[in-house]
Amino acid sequence: MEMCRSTALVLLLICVLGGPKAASQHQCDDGWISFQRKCYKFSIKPENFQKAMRICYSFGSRLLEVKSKSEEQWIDLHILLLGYSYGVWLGFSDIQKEGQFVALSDRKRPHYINWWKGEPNNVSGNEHCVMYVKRTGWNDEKCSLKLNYVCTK
Ligand SMILES: [Ca+2]
Ligand SMILES: [Ca+2]
Repeated sequence: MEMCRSTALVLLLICVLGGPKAASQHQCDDGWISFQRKCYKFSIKPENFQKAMRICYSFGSRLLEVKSKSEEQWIDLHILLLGYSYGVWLGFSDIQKEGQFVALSDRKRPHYINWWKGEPNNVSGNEHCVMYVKRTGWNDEKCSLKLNYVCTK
């Protein structure tokens, strides 16, 4: 009898301790992929910067703002797997002040940057949106260009 009671207690503890722990593990909605405590959704179609930004907002998310080399390498792998032709939009822009790139989320300069050689070069005075070029690094581009993009939340 005593044996049964203590076994039941152990089972109860496993349920109580195991339950919340399992529930608190990071999970993403269907169609989103988990990496380092964030969820990512990769676009099917390329869009211009503004539309990509709006689509991400409509999902309750935002355009990817890469924050580390490891995150960028993980993104790069997906770009290759998905066969994106050029790269993806990043949520940084210098539209408000030429040459001062800030994040869309907090309007602060990003801590992590990875400009490709010779970038940003503001070609024709008309490159105010940032993209990650696959296998290389960041480039300022025309915001009207249609590119693949990644939403995060
Ligand atoms: Ca610019
Ligand atoms: Ca450029």
